[in-house]
Amino acid sequence: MQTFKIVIAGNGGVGKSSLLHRYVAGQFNRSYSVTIGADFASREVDLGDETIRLVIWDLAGQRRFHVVRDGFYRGAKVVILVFDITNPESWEDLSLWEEEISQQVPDAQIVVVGNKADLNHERVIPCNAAHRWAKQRRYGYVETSCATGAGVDDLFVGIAHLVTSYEAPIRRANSCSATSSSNFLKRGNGRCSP
Ligand SMILES: Nc1nc2c(ncn2[C@@H]2O[C@H](COP(=O)(O)OP(=O)(O)O)[C@@H](O)[C@H]2O)c(=O)[nH]1
Ligand SMILES: [Mg+2]
Repeated sequence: MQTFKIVIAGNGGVGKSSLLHRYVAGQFNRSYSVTIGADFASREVDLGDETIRLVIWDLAGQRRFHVVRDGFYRGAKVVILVFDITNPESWEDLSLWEEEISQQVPDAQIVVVGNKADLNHERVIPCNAAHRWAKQRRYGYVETSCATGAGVDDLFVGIAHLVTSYEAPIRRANSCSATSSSNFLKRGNGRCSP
């Protein structure tokens, strides 16, 4: 079975561990425990004509830029760059993460994720602004909620299609309109309502 390494990056508290846990175990935990070092888990994805395995790594964001995270990014095909739609700092720091990713794994595709979409009443980053930012860089953009699960499976299925695609990588994001297609990331259709 083909195996692909996926890395989840972003500031502490944005929901990286929750995203991993929600996808792999189908659960959500409201209590906050800081990830020490790095954690990983894997899940098979059935794409119809083939089944692949995603091995998903979750980084301790708090250590950002302070340690050489040797080996963490190595071999990653996709980096999921997460921010919290209610947290402006996590949004502002995306460019720093982008810099680190482009140094460590320049060939990886980046998918930007606006998490905590269930907290829409506390939103400070408009979906369109996030989408525009991603589009300019040819990254996919989706919004997720680890609390409700909205958008989470679609994100990883989209990534599975992205890594198995024989087409040239397209990292273009188009609009904020929702799409039900499983390869929405490949086509570059971002999503604003999970
Ligand atoms: N309301 C809401 N809370 C979330 C969501 N995702 C994560 N959280 C909470 O945010 C906090 C930080 O999550 P965590 O996964 O540990 O973040 P990490 O530091 O990026 O790994 C925890 O209290 C989570 O329960 C979400 O989608 N919605
Ligand atoms: Mg964590």
